[in-house]
Amino acid sequence: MLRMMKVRTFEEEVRRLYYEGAVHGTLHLCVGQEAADIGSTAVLKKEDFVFPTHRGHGVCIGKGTDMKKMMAEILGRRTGTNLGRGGSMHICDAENGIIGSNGVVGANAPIACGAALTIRQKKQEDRVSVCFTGDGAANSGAVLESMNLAGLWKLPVIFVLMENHYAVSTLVENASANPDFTKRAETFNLNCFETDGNDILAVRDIMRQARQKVLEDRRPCLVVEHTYRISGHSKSDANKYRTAEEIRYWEERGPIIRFSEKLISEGMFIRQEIDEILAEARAAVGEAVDFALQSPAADDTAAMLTSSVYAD
Ligand SMILES: Cc1ncc(C[n+]2csc(CCOP(=O)(O)OP(=O)(O)O)c2C)c(N)n1
Ligand SMILES: [Mg+2]
Repeated sequence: MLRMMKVRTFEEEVRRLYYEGAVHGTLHLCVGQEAADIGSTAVLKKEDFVFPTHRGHGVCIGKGTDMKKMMAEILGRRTGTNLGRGGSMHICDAENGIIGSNGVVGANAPIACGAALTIRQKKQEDRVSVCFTGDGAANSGAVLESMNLAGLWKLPVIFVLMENHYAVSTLVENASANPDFTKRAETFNLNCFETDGNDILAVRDIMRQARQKVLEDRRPCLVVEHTYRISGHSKSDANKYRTAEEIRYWEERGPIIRFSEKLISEGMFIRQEIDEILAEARAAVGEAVDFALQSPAADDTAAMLTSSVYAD
């Protein structure tokens, strides 16, 4: 619960800072998808590779990236995960297995396969590579080719496909010939799991099974998680492709509300304890914002711009 609340609060603060003009570049929030992000990462080992998408803040927080460094990165500060040079869509944290978030839709899939190939060649028996992808990205050549390659070469990859109803403004049914993404598993020889992505415990359990299956079977998995993006697609979104009622419907069924109600109705927590968890999340995010705002801006001298650049 704490981690889901940290993600939600982090996103709310990033959005506020964006509208204050403190954030360079663009922004994709994952409000409503916290269970999918946190449940998917909760069972991963620190050394498992993870490849988030353009909407990757929640996955990075779930995998253990320091929110202070993330906030600094988003605000273009020298203390950020990428020294303030990557921004929201490119958060890297190799220590926690995040080789790179990726703003190019679908482009993380071949890289996730490459990491999985490394795992296999080094005979690392207890490590997987996790590629996050979306309903829109799932129709890109890069993702389809990667699923095929992973299935053919039996790579230790988990493709986590977050079906959040839309790719920008396009409804999944208007973009996919068959919106049942589980059908792809058989084609590409992937084991397959499917879950309600707004149920944190269900997501966590499915991911635990998927990870185990990859390690036991030595072949890839597809995990389809059904969720809903409550926030707009990007920094600005007039939401003309959906109604206010639809958004409200999903707000009421959002993962944080659902899990809070469950914990209270089952007598495990009282409302005040839930509020205390939220206060703890807010305090941690507040510290991240203070840290970022007090940090110096990214170094944009010529020497710095050409450092850390790898070309072969
Ligand atoms: C190769 C490429 N094409 C287009 C874009 C612009 N773009 C950014 S996000 C997005 C939609 C992705 O949809 P989906 O995979 O469902 O992920 P979601 O945004 O719903 O999380 C598009 C088309 C891009 N970043 N990269
Ligand atoms: Mg989508």
